[in-house]
Amino acid sequence: MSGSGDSEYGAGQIQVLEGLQAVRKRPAMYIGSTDSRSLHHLVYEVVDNSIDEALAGYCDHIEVTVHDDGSVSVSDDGRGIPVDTHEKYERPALEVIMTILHAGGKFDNKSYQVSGGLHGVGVSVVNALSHWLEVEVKRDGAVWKHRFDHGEPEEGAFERVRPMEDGEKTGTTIRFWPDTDIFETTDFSFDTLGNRLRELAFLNSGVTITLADERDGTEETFLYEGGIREFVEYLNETRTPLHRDVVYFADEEEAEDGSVLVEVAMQATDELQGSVHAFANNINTREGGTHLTGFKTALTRVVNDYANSEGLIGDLDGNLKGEDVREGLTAVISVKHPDPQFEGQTKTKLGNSEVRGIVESAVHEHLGTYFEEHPDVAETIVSKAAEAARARKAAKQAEELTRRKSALESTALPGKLADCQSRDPEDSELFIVEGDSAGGSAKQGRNPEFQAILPLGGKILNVEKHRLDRVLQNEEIRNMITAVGTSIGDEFDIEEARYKKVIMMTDADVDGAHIRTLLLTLFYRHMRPLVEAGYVYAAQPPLYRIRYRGETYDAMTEAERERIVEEKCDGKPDRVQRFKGLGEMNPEQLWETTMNPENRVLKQITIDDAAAADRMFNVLMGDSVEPRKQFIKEHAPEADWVDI
Ligand code: 0RA
Repeated sequence: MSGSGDSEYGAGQIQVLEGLQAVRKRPAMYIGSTDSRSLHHLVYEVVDNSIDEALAGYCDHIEVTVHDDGSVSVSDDGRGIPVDTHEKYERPALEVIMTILHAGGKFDNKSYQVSGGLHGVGVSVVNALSHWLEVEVKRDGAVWKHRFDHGEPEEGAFERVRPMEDGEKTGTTIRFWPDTDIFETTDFSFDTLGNRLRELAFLNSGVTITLADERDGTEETFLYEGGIREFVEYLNETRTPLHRDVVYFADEEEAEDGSVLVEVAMQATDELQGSVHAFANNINTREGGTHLTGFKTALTRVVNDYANSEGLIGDLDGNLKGEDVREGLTAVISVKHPDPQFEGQTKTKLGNSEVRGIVESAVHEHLGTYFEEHPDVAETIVSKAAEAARARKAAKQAEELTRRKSALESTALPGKLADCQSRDPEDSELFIVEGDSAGGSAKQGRNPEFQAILPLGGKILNVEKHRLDRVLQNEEIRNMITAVGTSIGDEFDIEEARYKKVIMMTDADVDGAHIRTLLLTLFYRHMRPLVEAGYVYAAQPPLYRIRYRGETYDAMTEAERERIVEEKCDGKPDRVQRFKGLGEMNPEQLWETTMNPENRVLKQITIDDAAAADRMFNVLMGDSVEPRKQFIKEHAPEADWVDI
């Protein structure tokens, strides 16, 4: 290789070092942060390159392995990263791709690149953020190797190992050990990786993706010949579909930069909540965008056209709204675009304006035809939407009733609320407390200057299906809405929030889990901006109090108790007290462990993963009793599950 023995740095080499140093100095600029999420994004970044090979038609197997030593390897049977000498840099192309920011794409005019808002930064960033990275390439008749140290090529490490054997397949294996000095954690989660790889396998039908964990021998293979059709079936596993077959169609449309691929899969269920997931170039566009808008517009029109032409909604004077049509609908929209533009706060909103019309006309044409050919499915979808429209009208009336009532009692905060003295939402906190007795302790234990208490008596509502009108008939719920001050639904106004911390304080048992679920469901569905603003929290009361030689330790979990007993008490604590519920703590203890800002642990509730949240609510609120029982059994003991 020309130049590979150079000991002096050329201009190209200096550019490499500067680029890598910039990444190592400010990793967050390139990957968002250095937390567990970003750690996992390193893997996705590498996998995306293999998926690009698959989309280009050269690869159908991808293997991801978490190794014993904490490194991860990603192996594919694509064409292999080019190894010939790069003219400009006079280095092997492989080395250039691994060390120059954003070099990957410049080598190949790929039809679709998975260059998303979240990642798409290039494998060189993964390299820069790894203690070491090794690449093995099989192409041009030989097996090649290269190795990097903190992003920099190791001297003399690029080598041609051996010729390829007869029948041996081309491909690339990249193995890296993330830099433990950069990442807050370098512990890979099988489930986190598995969820994303499963999603990728749904979105790219026919690609086999294996995930193996050498740490405990677990292995899972994802292969979905049915693509997003199977994705919809998976999402509906805990729901009751209203028709057997998933509606599916695909279309390819020419745009300025090349061809845009559109795929839609959908199936109606008897749920109240719709579940529409939109992807662009395999990225979950949680903030929506032009593809979602195009889908919604065309769907509403096609359903209305069919309903009207068949005379199915005569009683409803007027049309079905989009929200009616989407009630209980599970849908996956996937577009692949040669030059996707990602916008929005989290860069998960598709911006390309032409996509709207492309998706709209594809859905109009294909769904229209599908309805003509499957009148039974069309009628099922229309009657579900009509039922939703009727319920929406009833709910509107109930909401108005609640509003009028609260207007009448405008000065009247709920009698059960022990409000705080502060009128500044910034430092005011509302504790929503499970049970009247714990509520009493909380009232005595609190700091009344800034802490308000609202007890929720006993069972408020069963965790099961309730439309908004039913939920609002519940007095405890109405009290809570009045206390928070923002109202709900269309009337919601974050400026009216009376507290910037709304803290759910419930027992760490199954009943507590039920109540948290109900509250979270209410927040999620009807007061979502409150969650998005970060105003909602879960208190974390300790499970155990341990005393040893005059010291007191609180443990939040079983594991923590064991650790404290071992590490702090020499294995012989003087006393271990188990708090079965909040009601067992006296006001002093409740203040000290759970309410005092100095000591307490609050968990901020985020809507991080809409799909996961949706699944959780569906399991908890759905028809299938077994998955629900199982879920509560698994998740009730730890307060962690509220982190949707
Ligand atoms: C640049 C150009 C070509 C392929 C790749 C990169 C490539 C990168 C990765 C990363 C992981 N697996 C990969 N597989 C391929 C095209 C090479 C050609 O034209 O033959």
